[in-house]
Amino acid sequence: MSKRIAVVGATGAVGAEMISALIRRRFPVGEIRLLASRRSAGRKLDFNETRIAVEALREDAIPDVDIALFSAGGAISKKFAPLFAKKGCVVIDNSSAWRMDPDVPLVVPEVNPQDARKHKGIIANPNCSTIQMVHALKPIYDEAGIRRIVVATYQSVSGAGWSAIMELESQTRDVLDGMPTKPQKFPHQIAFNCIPHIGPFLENGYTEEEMKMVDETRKILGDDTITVSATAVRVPVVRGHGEAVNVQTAKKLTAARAREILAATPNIVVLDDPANALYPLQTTATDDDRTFVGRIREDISTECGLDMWIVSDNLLKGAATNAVQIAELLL
Ligand code: 25A
Ligand code: L14
Repeated sequence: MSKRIAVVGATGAVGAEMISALIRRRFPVGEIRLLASRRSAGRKLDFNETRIAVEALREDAIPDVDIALFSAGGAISKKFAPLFAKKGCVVIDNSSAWRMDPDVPLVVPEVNPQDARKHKGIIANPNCSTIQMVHALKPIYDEAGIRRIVVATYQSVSGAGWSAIMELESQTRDVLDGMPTKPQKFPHQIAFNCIPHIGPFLENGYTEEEMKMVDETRKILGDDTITVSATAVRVPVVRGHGEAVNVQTAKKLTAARAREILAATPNIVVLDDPANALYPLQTTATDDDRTFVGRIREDISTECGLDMWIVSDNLLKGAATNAVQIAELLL
């Protein structure tokens, strides 16, 4: 029952992890096509023991595949996902282009796998910060209901692609060498700094990245009564997003019970032993497919509140792993 697979954006930071995740998770790949922009055409990438040449993505040469994993930015997805879908392929798209389309399921396999079945050719992979948050909050939602979420993110630079990783590395060197920095990918110096600005600002004072967490959380949990307020911050870390999350539940939930239900959730790891300085770090989550939760405590300022710290690898559970898990649902 092997599938013909395409990875669109194969040379990107997420695309590379999509290829690795297919191999690591032993996805039954019959044939694989790797596509990117014309700049990368001809470059060879490894898939298991085979060297595969990257092909330029072209409207007049859409490959015949069963499943296409897209991570080449929103504009490419908007244009090409329907062309792939029209040929009978299922597109799993990592960009923001289709996420809020009512005809497109937005899926985190541990949270709403049933939605994947309703697809009409395109399934959207949520935003990285949203994925790890709803992954951890789903058992709490099921047990006690959720009224309101207040979250601050500590997001690594890799979400913005290879060039952003290079920018953090080269700026760090420049600062240590006493040289001036020239921000390109980010609005300010990211080395030795935190920037409360990810994506464009909107009319309401929030950024696009922050509003994705509001809208996508409601769509994935299927509950428009949940209110969310987010502050998204870029930190000088290469991989892994941290999130300080305050959640107001409908029913009182103790920290002990929250730890218990989180520990029983697939692909969640509870690391919560403050006496031994045990809590998740970005370095804990790097290269791991799972979502880590710690610092779980009852909010002293309100009756039904919990605070926690959630960390996951944004390129894996936040992007490539979640996309391959969706493909697994289609098998
Ligand atoms: O619009 P959005 O949704 O906001 O997304 C914007 C960008 O964010 C990233 C991703 O960047 C995306 O393009 N992104 C999106 N969602 C993400 C998520 N959830 C996310 N990141 C993390 N989490 P990216 O740089 O990772 O990937 C870009 C890929 O898209 C390909 N592409 C661009 N234009 C295209 C196109 N493909 C087809 N047609 C087009 N017109 C792009 O291919 C890349 O694969 P490329 O050919 O431009 O190659 C990328 C260049 O990258 C450099 N490079 C590759 N490997 C390395 C490297 N540099 C250093 N070290 C490496 N190991 C090469 O220079 C190559 O030219
Ligand atoms: O919407 O710049 O999936 O870190 C996630 C990473 C948008 C960009 C998304 C970043 C992207 C974001």
